Amino acid sequence: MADLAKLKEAMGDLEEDIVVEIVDEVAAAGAGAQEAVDALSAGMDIVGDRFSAGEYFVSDLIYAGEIMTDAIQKLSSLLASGDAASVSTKIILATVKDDLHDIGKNIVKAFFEAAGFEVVDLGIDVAPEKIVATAKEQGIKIVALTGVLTLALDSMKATVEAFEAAGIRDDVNILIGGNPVSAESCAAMKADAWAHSPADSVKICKDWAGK
Ligand code: B12
Repeated sequence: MADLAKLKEAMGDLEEDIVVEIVDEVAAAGAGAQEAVDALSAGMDIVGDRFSAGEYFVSDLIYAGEIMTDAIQKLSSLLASGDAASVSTKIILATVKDDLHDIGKNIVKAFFEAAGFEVVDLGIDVAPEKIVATAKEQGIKIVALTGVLTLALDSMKATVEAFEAAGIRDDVNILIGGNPVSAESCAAMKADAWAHSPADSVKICKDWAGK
């Protein structure tokens, strides 16, 4: 059994060698990927707290992002596996405008793909117009938005409004996720659902896809 407390601490301390060692252990065991991601995320919270306290700098956030991205890549095939009933429904996934954080997005993507969805990943800092245009062009009915910055909520709201302005709001289901979202923000921006857990988001989207 991998030492998850040590994994969390190593992520927080930016000890890349130790993170790699423990993640390799989990990948080789073929189990415990979700617990490892939770430990890494808790380590990222330590990084965030140290950044807020002025102990870490932007360069440390970048390094933390690189360590976590590599770790997620190693674990992604193990995440949410065993639930791969083919859904054959497309989902747009995007980090909203002005937000560059994509680690959470990539985890959610791994969950959606493991559940059999086809993910149209528009990347980071995605303008509302691009999301609307993609939904129109490809006839996509499910849109999952992610963001980590508080200001991402404004961009999510702008995206919902862009669907209204395009006259296709009722044709799509919009899911919002990431740390700043809540029941209140979901209701305020009139999104259709919100979630923090990628596993919950799969359930919601399967429901929307009629599966
Ligand atoms: C790594 C990091 C970065 C990296 C990101 C690299 C990358 N490739 O993503 C870089 C260096 C780019 C960065 C930049 C900045 N960052 Co930053 N960053 C972080 C840090 C340390 C970790 C974020 C992360 O990846 N967490 C791990 C992932 C797995 O968690 P997650 O994204 O929340 O995703 C999980 C859930 O939320 C959920 N989820 C996510 N999306 C979705 C979507 C759906 C649909 C669902 C259902 C679920 C879901 O599932 C995931 C798995 O559980 C956080 C601190 C923290 N505790 O979050 C700060 C943090 C987010 N950053 C912060 C700041 C201030 C910045 C900068 C402004 C710094 C600066 N001065 O330049 C810039 C902003 C750039 C921009 N415009 O976006 C603040 C945000 C404050 C705020 N409330 O707005 C934080 C909180 C740090 C802090 N405590 O001050 N950052």
